[in-house]
Amino acid sequence: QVKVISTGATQVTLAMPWFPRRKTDLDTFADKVLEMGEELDADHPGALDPVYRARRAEITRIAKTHRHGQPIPKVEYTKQEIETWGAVFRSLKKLYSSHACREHQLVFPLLEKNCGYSEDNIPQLEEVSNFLKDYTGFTLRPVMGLLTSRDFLNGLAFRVFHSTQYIRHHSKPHYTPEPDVCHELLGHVPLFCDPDFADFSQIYWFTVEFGLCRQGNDIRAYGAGLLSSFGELEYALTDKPEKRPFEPHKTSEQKYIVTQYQPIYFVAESFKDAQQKVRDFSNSLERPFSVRYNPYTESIEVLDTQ
Ligand code: TIH
Ligand code: FE2
Repeated sequence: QVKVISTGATQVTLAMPWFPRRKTDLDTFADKVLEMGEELDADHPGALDPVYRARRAEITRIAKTHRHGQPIPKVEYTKQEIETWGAVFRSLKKLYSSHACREHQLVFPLLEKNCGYSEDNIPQLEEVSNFLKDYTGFTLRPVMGLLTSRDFLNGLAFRVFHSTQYIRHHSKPHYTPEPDVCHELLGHVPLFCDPDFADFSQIYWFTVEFGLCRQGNDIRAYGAGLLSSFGELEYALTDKPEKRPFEPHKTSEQKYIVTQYQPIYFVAESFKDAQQKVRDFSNSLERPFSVRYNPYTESIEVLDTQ
């Protein structure tokens, strides 16, 4: 038996780090973003291109001023941006049938049919967000760049996925060291359509971003960082990287690098199995209280579990 000791509408008196309690609290993340160069290597292909940086700043202004409840403004993408998207889209589409997990393959045609996914069009976040909302209750929110892990995961508690709107530098379509619109739309969105997957977003890096899973006799990719990078997607299924079984207590301690192909991947037996392992792991963590999402009020309740 648990007792609700505080709801989103009331003040918390327990000593605990701040976390968002209501969906509107996510508005405070709007300009709290890690700068390019801060956590990313200076070898980012766009770092030295002033035209790219200016365009990026123009697009991220949308995220900076966006507030909960408003529609996400459309971006008029340039010819060059659409060409970059086209190159990524074409190359990845060829790889998906042999490299992507079945859940990704299943939903992809629906996105082509309903959300404007095609070689010559960059889908708009607003349209995709509305589609996801109907599908699994996820919504997208524009973001200026990398959030801290804490802020990003806090968004997921509300089934809000923070998405960038700008695109990778045109000189390196096969891989980018930071999230971009290709990564969000081709890597993340299809998996957020899968109800099991949508419920499962905890040990983030080695699952949602770079996870592999067994399917029949094959190993396939379900991590969005792979599903959006045709360079790394090919590499991940070769013998070059190490592959270890997905075990949360080990996976959660594994250090990783954000700006290069991963040297190690963790292979899940299935989404269900991975989800159960994450649940058990999360229940084993000690904490002074637990929390529950109340979908009716879209707020986080703190539960007394003593
Ligand atoms: N490397 C990915 C790509 O090229 O699409 C983008 C990123 C995923 C995770 C971190 S950066
Ligand atoms: Fe991502």
